[in-house]
Amino acid sequence: MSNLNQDWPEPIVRVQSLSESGCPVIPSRYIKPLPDRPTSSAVASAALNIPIIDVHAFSLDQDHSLRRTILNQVSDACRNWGFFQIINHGIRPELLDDIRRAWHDFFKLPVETKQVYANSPKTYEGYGSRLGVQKGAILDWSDYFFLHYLPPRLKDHNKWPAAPPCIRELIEEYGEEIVKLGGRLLELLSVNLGLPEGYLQNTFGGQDVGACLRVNYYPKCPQPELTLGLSSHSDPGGLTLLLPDDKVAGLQVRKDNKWITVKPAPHAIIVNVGDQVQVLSNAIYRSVEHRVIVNSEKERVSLAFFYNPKSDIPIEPAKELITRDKPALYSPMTFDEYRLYIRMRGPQGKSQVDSLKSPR
Ligand SMILES: O=C(O)CCC(=O)C(=O)O
Repeated sequence: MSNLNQDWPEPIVRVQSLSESGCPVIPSRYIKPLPDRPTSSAVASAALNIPIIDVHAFSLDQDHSLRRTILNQVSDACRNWGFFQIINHGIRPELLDDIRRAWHDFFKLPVETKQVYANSPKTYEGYGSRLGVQKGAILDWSDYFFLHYLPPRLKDHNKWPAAPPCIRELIEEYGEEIVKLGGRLLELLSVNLGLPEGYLQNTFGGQDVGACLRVNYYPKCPQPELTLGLSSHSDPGGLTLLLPDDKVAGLQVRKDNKWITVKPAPHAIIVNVGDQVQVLSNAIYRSVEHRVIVNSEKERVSLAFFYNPKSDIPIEPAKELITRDKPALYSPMTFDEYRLYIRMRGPQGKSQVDSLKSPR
């Protein structure tokens, strides 16, 4: 596997600049092959949605029957969907509104101001406009900002935006809340898998987990039927906790070969299982493909927090979940190794995690 000590293979073009140029036609680099276009793939009935789970009785010492209900709902959602949204999760709604607004304001800053944070494929930290380094790849209609929140040695405020005012404080507060929530969700998943409550968190490295934030900015697109804001992919990490745009839909989840457009509940956090949980659970839970569509009317912003294992621990199926009938499906691999592979290739459906299967 080659490394990422290189720069982007082609000059970076900010999608926001293309959008603001007013050109009615998108460059051919953004035109997806026919089967990948939003209008050519099967879309499920608009009434269908991912499960909504009220987790107000989250705390494990609360009422037993309520806790059992939440555990069951999370179990069904993990097994049948790999995606769900949680409400009454304990994060202040004002914090969610404020951080969303701050990031909207960040992306509204002039391109030259954001350019100071231009990223490279080495760490991806900063302001970016492509994922993957394959020369000539067809690109997605989005810009983003990527930063590390944990481990502390990777967290560097100088690499976070300095404007708008308070954005760093908001990221700090939101990060703290999201990390707590991620830990609690791992407890629920562990119990549901029949493992000790702290199992997944310990396997993720205990207090040394990784957490990073990608804020996606999808500018208005004059030909949304030809492109995607983010191509189909599963998330490489452990769990993703997504704060979607409160005004503009766009996230689609693949279910039974159809795309379902997620309708977020007010102030919900969308949770999805990543590839590392698929590996640890020996595919009892599976990460699920998702993608983002764009539109010509409104830009969209989403905040994806990735809760990941410590990056140098080999991750493999839990011994407790390996049986004669179901031997280990994956060989051990550290998240560092896995992420390198992802960072080279960009979004590629489920091909990455499927390619990890141990030869048998
Ligand atoms: O924008 C969204 O709703 C989803 C973003 C996403 O899938 C990602 O950042 O990996």
